[in-house]
Amino acid sequence: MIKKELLTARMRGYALTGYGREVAELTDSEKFKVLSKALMEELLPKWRESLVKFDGHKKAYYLSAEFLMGRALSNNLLNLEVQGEVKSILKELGIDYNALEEAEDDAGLGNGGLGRLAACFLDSAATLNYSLTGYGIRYNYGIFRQTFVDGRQVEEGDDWLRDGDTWSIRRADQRVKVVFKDQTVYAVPYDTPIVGFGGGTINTLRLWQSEALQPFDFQAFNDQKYDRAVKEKNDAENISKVLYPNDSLEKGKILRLKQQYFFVSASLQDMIRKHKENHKDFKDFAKLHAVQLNDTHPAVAIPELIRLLGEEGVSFKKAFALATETFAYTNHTILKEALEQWSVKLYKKILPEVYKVIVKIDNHLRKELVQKGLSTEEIEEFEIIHSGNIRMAWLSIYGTHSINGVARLHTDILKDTELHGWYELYPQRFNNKTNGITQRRWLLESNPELSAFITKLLGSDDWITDLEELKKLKKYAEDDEIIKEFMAIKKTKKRQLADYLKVREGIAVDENAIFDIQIKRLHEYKRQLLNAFHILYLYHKIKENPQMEITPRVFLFGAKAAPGYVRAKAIIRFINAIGKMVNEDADVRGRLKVVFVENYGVSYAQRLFPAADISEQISTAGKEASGTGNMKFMLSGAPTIGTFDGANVEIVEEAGLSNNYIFGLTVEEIEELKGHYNPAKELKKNPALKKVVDSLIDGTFEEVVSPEFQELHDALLLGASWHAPDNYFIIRDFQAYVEAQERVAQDFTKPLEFYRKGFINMASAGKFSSDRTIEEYAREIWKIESIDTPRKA
Ligand code: DL6
Repeated sequence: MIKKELLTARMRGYALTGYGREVAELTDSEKFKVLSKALMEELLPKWRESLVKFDGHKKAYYLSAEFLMGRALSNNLLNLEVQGEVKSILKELGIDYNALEEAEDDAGLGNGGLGRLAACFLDSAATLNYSLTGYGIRYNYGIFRQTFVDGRQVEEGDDWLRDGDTWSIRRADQRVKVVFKDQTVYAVPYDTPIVGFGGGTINTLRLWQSEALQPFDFQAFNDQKYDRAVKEKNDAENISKVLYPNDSLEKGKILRLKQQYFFVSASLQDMIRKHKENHKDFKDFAKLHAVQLNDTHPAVAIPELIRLLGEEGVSFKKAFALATETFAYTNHTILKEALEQWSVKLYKKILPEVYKVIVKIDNHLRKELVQKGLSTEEIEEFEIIHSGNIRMAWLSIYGTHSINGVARLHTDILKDTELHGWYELYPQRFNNKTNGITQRRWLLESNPELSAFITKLLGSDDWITDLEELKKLKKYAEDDEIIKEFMAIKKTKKRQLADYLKVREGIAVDENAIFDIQIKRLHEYKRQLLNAFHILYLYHKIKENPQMEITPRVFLFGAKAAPGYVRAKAIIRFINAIGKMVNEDADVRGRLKVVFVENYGVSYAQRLFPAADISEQISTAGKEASGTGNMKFMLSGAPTIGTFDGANVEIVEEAGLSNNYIFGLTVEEIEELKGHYNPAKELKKNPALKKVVDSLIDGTFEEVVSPEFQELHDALLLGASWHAPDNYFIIRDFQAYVEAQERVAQDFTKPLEFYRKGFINMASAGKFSSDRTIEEYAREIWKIESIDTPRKA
């Protein structure tokens, strides 16, 4: 219950003290700020109460270099269950809530799935009344802002903190020092409340900002050495300046390593300080702390905890045992090239004391393996320090008690192939935790129309905290009237998206067409190129036969490419070039449209998922660890066109093969094909595809072929020094993909049947709530209890 008078008085107070004006005189962005500050004031007492209730109990901590939070206003209002009230208070004040919502910047402190998963986990843990603290970095610049210039991706800094961040509180009183060989900085915590649904538990996301011990050298300034006067400040602030700085050169690598150590050391010091307030020693440390390492970025936590405990007088042996009991590691990738390694040279240069501990851990491992009867050659496979590098995944496996993959197929691949040796050594450590998404953001907030419909059908809104409730909807799947209502909602969401695209992208799309959406990071293995080839294939068909019947389609893409990833950027340019050609061609008008949305991020995603008719999950089998976008589409009632990869396997298991469009090689088939796959030969057999692939270099898009299109082409047919031709099997899977797409187009002509599939997908999405995932982490890995707060009447 929000008191109108109190809220308006608080907003007025912030307007006057912050801007020197009345609320009515503020811009939308300023109004958003005063509203969020007023809400923070409202939240504070509950937040404090919630922290106290976990005193003395075991708590979990999520160490992550990324938290892709998106906007907080609507999420907080919904979770506090006061959105309706606040909206009507604002209305009485003549304020448009939607404009305020739009005025909030996304907190984009992550690159993609891994960071967004962390955000979903925080939401679920708070909702389920588990104490889970997120620890990370308060980057001044989050994921870059993307624009397209002549179809090319251009990156700009995301200065999200330029006007401050109203959702966090600076806790300078709890700052700690982080020591590198060449530099010592303060890590200053900024705390953001994580409101669980119902407001019973409010957890904390603590992000560290790097600051200088001495921000200004007066003597140097007086000597007119102005750069030197602020050098320490700049060097310190650089550490938390940018999410994932470019690390192609050594300087960048050093900064990245410093980032990792910076937030990990600060977080562990924070835990140790709090522990010491109530305990005279560390024997119970692991009984009270469960720390999840979100991939290997925070893996330095293992030696760092041992080092810090050493400073407290704990022996290496005891500290190592405490570390393995405290830490658990989540692996998020099967791609070998993504398994992190750090050069020994760099570690010695920046973190010599930590390096010494890693050497001890490595020796400890060797001794253990000798005892297990392994030979010197066999031990080599497991060495943490190997060929001048530190293998962070190896450190994370040996230094923790739990290693999990993020979908069943992924975990099986880890156990059977990539980490097979480790699995044989420590089988009990390996487990699966299939990812999930929070239905509060991805349904309740993003799709109020569908949410209301579900609540009406179920006669209750229990699904908000128990997504398995959705399966009760399956009984309506054969009820055409219900499916028609579902279709009408989809149409509304498509119309809303179409209106938005018109304003934001300047492109008009037909809401009666199939909305075919692929939104995710741009990576070769995700095969946006396969999708692009299919569009071009359809385009050629229409050009050859302008009268042909075709189900109209809007192909939507959203993706950012890593700034240094040349091929990914070439694919973006290729898709934009196809889009330009298709959209400007009168022959295909009303039939094909291509929209690559600029600056795809969490808030954009919240508009795209609900409007999807079909979800593109077309990665090369065995490459996508899980995917979570696939789950967001499913929950929004869109069938998947995809391969048996990542969590698609489990999605299809839940919703049924006949309600999805599965195609392409399986993991096993790819294994068999490796070594004797000849894409050039296959291409000869498929002239339509050849025409598509040739377009990269035959002048279709550019008079003089650019090196990046030539390179894309050659990667498919000739390979490169580091990979075989078409190593993601695009040419091989093309025909099967076209046929699956034909089935989609065919089915779409019978809307009731098509949307019935979507409805069944939505009703089958219960398993993919991050509430289920967090329950599994809490019970099986962290061993923490849920502590409820009785709801006040
Ligand atoms: O687990 C979250 C997410 C998965 O859904 C994706 O399949 C996977 O690609 C992604 N992994 C990464 C790898 N980063 N690192 N290291 O982002 O994780």
